[in-house]
Amino acid sequence: MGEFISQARKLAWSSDKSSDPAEPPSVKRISRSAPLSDFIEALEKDGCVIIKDFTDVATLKQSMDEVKPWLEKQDTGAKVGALQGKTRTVTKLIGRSETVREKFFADPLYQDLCEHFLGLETTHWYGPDPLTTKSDPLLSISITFDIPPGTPAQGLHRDDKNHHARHSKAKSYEKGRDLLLGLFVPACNTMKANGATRIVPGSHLWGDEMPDFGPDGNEGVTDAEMQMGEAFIMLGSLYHGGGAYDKTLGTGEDAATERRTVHAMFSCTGVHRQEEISFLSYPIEDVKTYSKIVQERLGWKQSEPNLGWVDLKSPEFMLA
Ligand SMILES: O=C(O)CCC(=O)C(=O)O
Ligand SMILES: [Fe+2]
Repeated sequence: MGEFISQARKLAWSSDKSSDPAEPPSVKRISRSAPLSDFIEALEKDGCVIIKDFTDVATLKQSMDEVKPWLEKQDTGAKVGALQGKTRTVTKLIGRSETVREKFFADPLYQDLCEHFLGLETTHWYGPDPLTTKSDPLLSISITFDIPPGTPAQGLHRDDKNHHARHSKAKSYEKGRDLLLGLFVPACNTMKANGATRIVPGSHLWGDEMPDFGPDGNEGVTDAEMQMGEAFIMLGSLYHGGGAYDKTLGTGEDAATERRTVHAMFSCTGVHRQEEISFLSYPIEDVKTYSKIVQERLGWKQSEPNLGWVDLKSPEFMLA
């Protein structure tokens, strides 16, 4: 059924650098000039990593200029999922901020990591012939969180709950274990005091039993503190949650508008349902103006062999 398109593809591989198993999991800060394998190794071992020089202050400011009008339209915060009513959001973020779309989401390092962790390549049999087909990752959701002082901590959770993911306890990482890879780009310095994301390095290898964070709930929990320009990447199975932003720090230029603002993007595999329905969120006339990688990640390219078609064809032809 349908023409089979065979495509050469970079060979999928697992990191073979075995890190010291005695070293406890932590979140590593790595410069983007490091080899891709360093990021893969960190994600496999810790479930997360910080890119030290992901972007710069000027680009972050540009992104904020683009999202601010959308934030200002919202007077009350969203109350869905892990959001508790105070956090303002900018949904459909890929369409509303060109900077987020082309500079952050399309970032080659993030996309290479998505391809590594979420790209699928599977060999099946068609009669006596082995056929290998490929499915690229998709954008699952893009959203800005704008979190004011007075916001309590979220419960620690795994974002792949949305896909009903199940996990078996493992000693080491096996490729294909995860179906989501998240990218958090904070537009301000994030620290414990303004509710930096609480993360549990190593928890991506845990099973589905009730997690034990010790008597005070902090065992194994670290604050993903970041300076502007840094970005945090995590697997969908990592336990995490927004921290408590108890009170205004009063350190900003204008304490009255002080916020923790974070652009968040999640990619999923090409065979999972996207959190945000891309074809209803981003009009085709807009998509035509996006870069090719973004078009593909929004679903305007089929997943081989036979998913995501229009008239039995890969939908790129509709963007021509
Ligand atoms: O606020 C954060 O840093 C994380 C938000 C989050 O994990 C969520 O809303 O699912
Ligand atoms: Fe989350």
